[in-house]
Amino acid sequence: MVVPMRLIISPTSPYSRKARVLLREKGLEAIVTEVITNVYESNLVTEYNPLGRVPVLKDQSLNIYDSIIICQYLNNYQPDIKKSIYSLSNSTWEDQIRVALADGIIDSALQLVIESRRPIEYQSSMIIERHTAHILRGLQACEEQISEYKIKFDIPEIGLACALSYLNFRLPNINWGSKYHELYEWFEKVKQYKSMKETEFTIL
Ligand SMILES: N[C@@H](CCC(=O)N[C@@H](CS)C(=O)NCC(=O)O)C(=O)O
Repeated sequence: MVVPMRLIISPTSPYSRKARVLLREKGLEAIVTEVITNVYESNLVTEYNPLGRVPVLKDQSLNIYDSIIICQYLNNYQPDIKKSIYSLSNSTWEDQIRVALADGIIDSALQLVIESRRPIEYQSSMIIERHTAHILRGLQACEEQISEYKIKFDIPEIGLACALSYLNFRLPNINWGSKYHELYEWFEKVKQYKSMKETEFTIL
């Protein structure tokens, strides 16, 4: 029997978006209901994730976090959770490194967003410079292996697509598209996918 799952998300969270895009790519929309929450105003997330972060996937007795684990779980979804296998070994090391690369870009982007929300006199130029440099080096690494991203649209590629769209959404001044032309061309294509269009970042 198929038991519905709940995916607790924020519509502006790039980590949530990874899971949202993946579940659409896997055709799991009928089984997974998205529940929008505000992590700063609601206790819903802490009920399921002690770390208080979205996304969280609730499937029967399992509360699953973080986004990398949720994506792996959805990728290998079986209606009977006892048959659901732990599956990191199904992907290549290169793929797993690309997953970490995209997440690292998102991590640094989020740090810049958080820093930008502090009063200007408290903002640290050291933090801003370091994370900007991390993002640019990360994007350069993606650009150099762009041929790998063109093969499929799975967890590593979804991670990159969410990272790039988050940069456009929150940090347009980075203007990455003018520096990384291959990435820009790739993103122009994948951003048209239904799964990406349906999950555009939205400020409620
Ligand atoms: N590594 C985690 C990061 C999740 C994360 O940081 N989510 C942010 C939203 S983008 C969050 O919930 N922040 C709330 C907080 O840190 O209090 C993942 O991949 O799921």
